[in-house]
Amino acid sequence: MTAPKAFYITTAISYPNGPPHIGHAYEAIATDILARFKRLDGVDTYFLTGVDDHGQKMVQTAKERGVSPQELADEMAPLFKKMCAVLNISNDDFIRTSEPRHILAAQTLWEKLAAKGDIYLDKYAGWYSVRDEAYYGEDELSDGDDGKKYAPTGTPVEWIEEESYFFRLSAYADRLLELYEKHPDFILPETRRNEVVAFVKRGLNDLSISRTKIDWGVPVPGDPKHVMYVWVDALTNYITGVGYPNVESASFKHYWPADVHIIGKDIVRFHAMIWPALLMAAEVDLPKRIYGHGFLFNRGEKMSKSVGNVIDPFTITQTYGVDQIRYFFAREVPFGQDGSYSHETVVNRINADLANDLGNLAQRSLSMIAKNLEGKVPEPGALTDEDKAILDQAGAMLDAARVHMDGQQIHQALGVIWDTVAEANRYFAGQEPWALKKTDPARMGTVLYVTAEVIRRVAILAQPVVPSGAAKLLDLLAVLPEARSFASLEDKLVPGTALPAPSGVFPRFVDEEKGQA
Ligand code: ME8
Repeated sequence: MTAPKAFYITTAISYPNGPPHIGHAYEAIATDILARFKRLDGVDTYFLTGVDDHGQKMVQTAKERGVSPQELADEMAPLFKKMCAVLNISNDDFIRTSEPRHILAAQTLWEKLAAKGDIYLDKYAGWYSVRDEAYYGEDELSDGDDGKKYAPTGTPVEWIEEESYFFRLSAYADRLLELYEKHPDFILPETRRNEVVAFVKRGLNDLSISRTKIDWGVPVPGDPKHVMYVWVDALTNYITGVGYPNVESASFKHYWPADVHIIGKDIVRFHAMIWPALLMAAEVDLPKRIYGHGFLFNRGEKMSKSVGNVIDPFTITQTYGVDQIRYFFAREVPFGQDGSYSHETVVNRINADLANDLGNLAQRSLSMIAKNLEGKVPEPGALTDEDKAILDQAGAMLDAARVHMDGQQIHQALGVIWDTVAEANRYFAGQEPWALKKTDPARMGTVLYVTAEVIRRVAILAQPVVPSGAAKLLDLLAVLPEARSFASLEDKLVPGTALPAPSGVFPRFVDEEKGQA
């Protein structure tokens, strides 16, 4: 089997109509772990994230705040970039849909669809609030005492009809069903796939793709009183990011089609139906996978600004630490399912898995090397069955983690690594190297060697999830920067190598109020 030439992964582009929330952070972290894993596995990886500057939500919030949509986007987009920096996200690019490169891409795509005969002019009708410059669904409205209908924002709505361009989505239903049939893992997890298949089987309506009542968006080529409406604009970001419309560019040829679009479950349908249909119409290759992750809740409750239970990614990383939050989300929430966030569960993960199991094992074994073996990697003697068993387990981690990561089962890949950590703790406790110090110092050296070697392999594989802590562990083991990729799992610690003085890597979280964890 030859290695894939490249790996292209994206997040959704977030609406910058407010600061980033924990859902945005969650998606960025998960995608980053997948991207870092591929890079460390020697695959040329490209990771795109960004913001969706256009759309009705932006117009509405800007109006409420008395600024223009562009001003709102310009104020918030840097916070999304900052979130990426703070969370140690390794994105290669950050796209904004109001950038000229994207406007060109979206307009070119539109022209391709129009040339194909897949765009036509008709009328769109709906409940519209002039004050909000927004349409609302019937189910969002309430009846006023005055007989009028009102939007959730309290503004009156009226039934209006406007001219709109439509995309012939209905014509693609059969080809979409064929796609889902031929590529059963195009949409994952499977529950999401089943929902989409059932939806498309019921038949598709054509899609309204322009507005004249809103003037914030990409102008429709040849008819600038229309702007593109939502999905044609937003979805196109994924090809803009690798150079579309220049399909001959090195980056487009190298990275497109995307290997996986990581998105939340609420927008799976758009990605799994509209996006491939648009690409089929434009004769562009289809992405290989759409993965819909679950939603995060605060103690099981939906987060909302009005309830006041929205969790700020900047605050929680300050409170608990960046690696800690990354680890918590990746390990605690089975990827694809909904997850819940609470102080207790975060602290438990930090203290049990990071501080105790991994941090303590490293601290105890490396301190013994520092104290008893002049801080040098010991020379191992003959290996016992126990030594071989734990080394074998550590040696088998990569293959298992790869399978899980290729299916975006991040929590399972981490499960494989932390199972080894748990086993290494049992090994260390069972071998009692502290007792061997007097009775059999050579055997103590072997046990410490084996433990340190297992920690080396764990740290290399833990880099995608806890990049800072793993780097620190590898520093403590004097592993050179060029010997930290997955290919270097084949190496071994070299006896006699001088190690730096050990220091703690994953501190325990101590509750200030209680004075204890
Ligand atoms: O939907 N938990 O933007 P967005 C987990 N601009 N994920 C969540 C979440 C939560 N509580 N809330 C939102 C948009 N998300 C469009 C996307 S893509 C071409 C256009 C996820 O800011 C959500 O599912 O509302 C989506 O994947 C991402 O955050 C951005 O959401």
